[in-house]
Amino acid sequence: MTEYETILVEQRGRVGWITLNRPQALNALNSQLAQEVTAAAVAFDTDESVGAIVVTGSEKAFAAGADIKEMESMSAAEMRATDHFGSWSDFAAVRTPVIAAVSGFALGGGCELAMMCDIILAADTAKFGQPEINLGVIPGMGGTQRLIRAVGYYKAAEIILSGRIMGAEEAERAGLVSRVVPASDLITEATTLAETIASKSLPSLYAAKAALDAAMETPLAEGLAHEKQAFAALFDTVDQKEGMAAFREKRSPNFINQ
Ligand code: CO8
Repeated sequence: MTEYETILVEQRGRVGWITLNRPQALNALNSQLAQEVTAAAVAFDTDESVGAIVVTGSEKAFAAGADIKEMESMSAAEMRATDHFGSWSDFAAVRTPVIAAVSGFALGGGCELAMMCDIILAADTAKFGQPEINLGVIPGMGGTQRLIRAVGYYKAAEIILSGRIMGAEEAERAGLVSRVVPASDLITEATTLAETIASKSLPSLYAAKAALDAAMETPLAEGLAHEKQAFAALFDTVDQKEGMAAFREKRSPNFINQ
């Protein structure tokens, strides 16, 4: 496997794990880490032996934001020219379902990274926020767009305009987090969820994720048309025949990911 310096990468069964590992900076996302996370996610995405990816951090921090020290001296022209953090769009585009397992701080770019994932599982210690306004900037990795879609305009506006940080329970009530679990159970719960997802047929997982993405990006009629096509296309897969035969025969399906 490729050598990485800012992350730990491991495959356990059909689940690919990416652990952010810059403890000295609370996993702040610098450009090296952005490239490494994206490269690792894309490598898992092109490997048929991986059916789900988990991104996690440490107990204290999922990620405390983009690396402020790396950005501080940049000019607007430099920021535009280097497309600083541009590689995150490749991360957001992976076809494989991605779970963010969040403990501690998920602030700024950290919250935005979690929102690029499909499911956010939170430890009861998790803290979510977009504090960029305190630094004289605004969210730059999708926060203004994805937080609104997750929690609605008014809640997102309060969080982004004031920089207030939400606890895990509030984030769950708001719809940002799918489930809050005790911090000591976070990795076990993420493992169980990821293994459950990874046991399904890959073509249907890819189709489901693409349809969910379409719902975020298109008007209802277009999204429904996308779903109808994708649903029909799955009837040409071996796994659809197997899944339905297994139901009829009252047994578990043996998917071959075709
Ligand atoms: N960047 C760089 N270093 C950081 C960051 C960060 N975001 N967060 C923490 N660190 C470093 C600290 O500087 C410190 O290092 P050192 O020991 O060398 O001084 C170390 O991590 C530990 O941090 P603290 O001592 O501050 O730990 P505390 O427990 O006291 O506080 C906090 C934890 C509250 C999380 C605090 O560290 C903090 O407020 N961090 C910054 C949070 C923040 O503002 N995040 C938003 C950053 S901006 C952003 O994410 C924009 C995203 C879009 C970019 C897109 C570009 C195109």
